[in-house]
Amino acid sequence: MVAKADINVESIRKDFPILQQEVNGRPLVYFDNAASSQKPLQVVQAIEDYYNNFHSNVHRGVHHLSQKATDAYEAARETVKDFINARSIKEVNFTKGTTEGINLVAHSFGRKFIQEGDEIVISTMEHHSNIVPWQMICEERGATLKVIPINEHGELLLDEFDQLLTEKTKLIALVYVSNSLGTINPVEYIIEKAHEIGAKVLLDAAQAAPHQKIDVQELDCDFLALSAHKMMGPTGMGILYGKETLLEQMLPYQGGGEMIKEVTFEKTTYNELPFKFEAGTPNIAGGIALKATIDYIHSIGWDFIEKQEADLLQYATEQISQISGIRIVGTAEKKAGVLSFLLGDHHPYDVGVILDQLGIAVRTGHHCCQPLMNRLGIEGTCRASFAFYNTTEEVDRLIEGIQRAQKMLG
Ligand code: 7TS
Repeated sequence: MVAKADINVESIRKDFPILQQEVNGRPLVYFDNAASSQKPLQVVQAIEDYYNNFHSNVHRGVHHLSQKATDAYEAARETVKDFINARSIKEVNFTKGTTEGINLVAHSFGRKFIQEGDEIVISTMEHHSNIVPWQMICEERGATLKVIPINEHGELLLDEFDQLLTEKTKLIALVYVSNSLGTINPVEYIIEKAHEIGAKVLLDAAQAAPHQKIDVQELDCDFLALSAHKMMGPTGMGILYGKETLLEQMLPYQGGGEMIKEVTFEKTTYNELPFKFEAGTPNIAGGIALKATIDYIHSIGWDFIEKQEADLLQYATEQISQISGIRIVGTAEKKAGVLSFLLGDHHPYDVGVILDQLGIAVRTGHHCCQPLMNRLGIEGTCRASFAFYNTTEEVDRLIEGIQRAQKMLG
């Protein structure tokens, strides 16, 4: 492993063989990191090592392989606990991703704590996975969904947020970093205000976790959901953090093996946290790979990650602003490495296809934020999203690509 002082993009890119390929005859430029980021060798090797050498089901076996798999899987939970600074492993629930974490809270918290007439608050810039589960539970419980509005830059209107809070507000579910706009929301303010009136806060940290250190105790959020695959880790693996006192009171999300203490046909008692929320055989390889992911992030260091991504965003924003007819969508003061844009009146899809022909991967469309696009009066955007393995030379390729698209589309 490279010593921290020697960390640079060239050395990091050697850990990502997938980046060293050509697409349509050009070196790949991968700017679709907000959808899913690439995996370093260390993570892939952890999966291979597990399946080749000690695969077995966890928590159930007395035999050697099962114990080894269980130890590795539970070591991952310890690593995650430290990574987000949870108080105990009881607060670390493994899920298949952010979507499942939010659904778990909607279902289990919602059924326990949301009554008819209660209110749940979300924001205009939520991903569908932080809208639909709340609509479903509101419908079921007879509760109301309220939405924090935004300004033209893609920032929350905090005065209006203050007005939305009432004694009926039970939960605020908010995206920490917007996947479409890049906005970093003032979650500390939201959490403080929510707690003043006794409401709980869930943070959707899908886009925050890859880019910055998360400290759940410092944030004092009540729940936080994230996906491993957006932070260089495996797909099908995520974390739901919840405060122990709340998780203890909540009902299980799914029933089955693993989540029980004792079952009779008359009555079932539930397992302790965190197993209460983990029915069935889990994603063992995913857990083990997540530990390797976090170890990898620490080997690079947050200082490098944050600086590299901030530099890329700044450079890309400066360069793209010089192209005539470009509209940047999402110009918040505090932004993460997401650059959404429109090129004149051209459909984002057409621009995306031309960029792909030039070997540049961006995402086009509504990015699972249709209500946000409606608010902005657009159908969608082209979105370049950066990771710490990206380079300014790749940004130059994007800029050239957009200029080429402009010529081709007229
Ligand atoms: N929340 C946010 C803010 C997201 O960006 C995404 C995925 C999710 C939740 C859902 O995560 P999952 O891992 O459970 O699917 N966002 C995107 C995106 O921007 N493009 O593709 C997926």
